[in-house]
Amino acid sequence: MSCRRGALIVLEGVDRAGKTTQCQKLVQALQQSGRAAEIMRFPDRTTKIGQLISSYLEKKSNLEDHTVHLLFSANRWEMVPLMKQKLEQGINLVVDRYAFSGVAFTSAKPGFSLEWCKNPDVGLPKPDLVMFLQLNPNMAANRGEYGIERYETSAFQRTVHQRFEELMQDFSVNWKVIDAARTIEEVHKDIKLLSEEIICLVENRPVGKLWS
Ligand code: ADP
Ligand code: 2DT
Repeated sequence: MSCRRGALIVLEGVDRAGKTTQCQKLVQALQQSGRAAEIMRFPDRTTKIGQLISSYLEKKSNLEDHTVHLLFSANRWEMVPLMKQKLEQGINLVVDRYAFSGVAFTSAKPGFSLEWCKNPDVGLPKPDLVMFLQLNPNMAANRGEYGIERYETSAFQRTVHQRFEELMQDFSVNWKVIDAARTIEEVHKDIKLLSEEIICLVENRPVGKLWS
């Protein structure tokens, strides 16, 4: 059995930056080059906790702000055993949003510090690479109207973007900023290259712990 582990690769960015499109293309490209790769996304709306979150996002229910933050975090923690198992099996995980979205969205609400928001996610499997798809709000607006879910307003998204910028000052995380204003193929080329490099680099290293 190979002892090489898979890499944990996260894509973050504001709404419509192209995260989902790029996660799918990356997984396909890695598989085509003979590597094991799977997509994951947070929130994972399929679990019991995920269903509570989904109902909140769809505005079918209201939850107190601290409570929903902890549910988003719990939704990551409940997937940790599976994530670790897959990484140990050599499967590369490509993840659409992670704890960074958790912190950026809650801390965009009044009265929430970055520090408080980070705490429940301290110790999660640390991504080997976090690619932030950078897109200015005007370009994002050209990619279609906001949906009707909670948080989908331009004012809130601007604050979220500021919080991401603050999170990116933390050099303990391997951030790479990707110019997402280019064509899907151009963006993909950069993402694929960075991912292939990190997969080779970390294959014999243990998975780290986030923010600890
Ligand atoms: P996100 O997951 O970040 O919200 P999506 O991948 O769902 O973004 O993309 C949002 C919309 O923008 C989709 O209609 C998608 O086809 C389109 N899109 C994604 N990437 C690009 C790009 N580089 N250029 C133009 N349109 C794009
Ligand atoms: P999508 O399913 O369309 O990505 O929207 N969010 C996400 C949080 O507030 N906290 C989190 O921890 C995560 C992962 C971002 C999901 C929405 O939920 C927000 C947009």
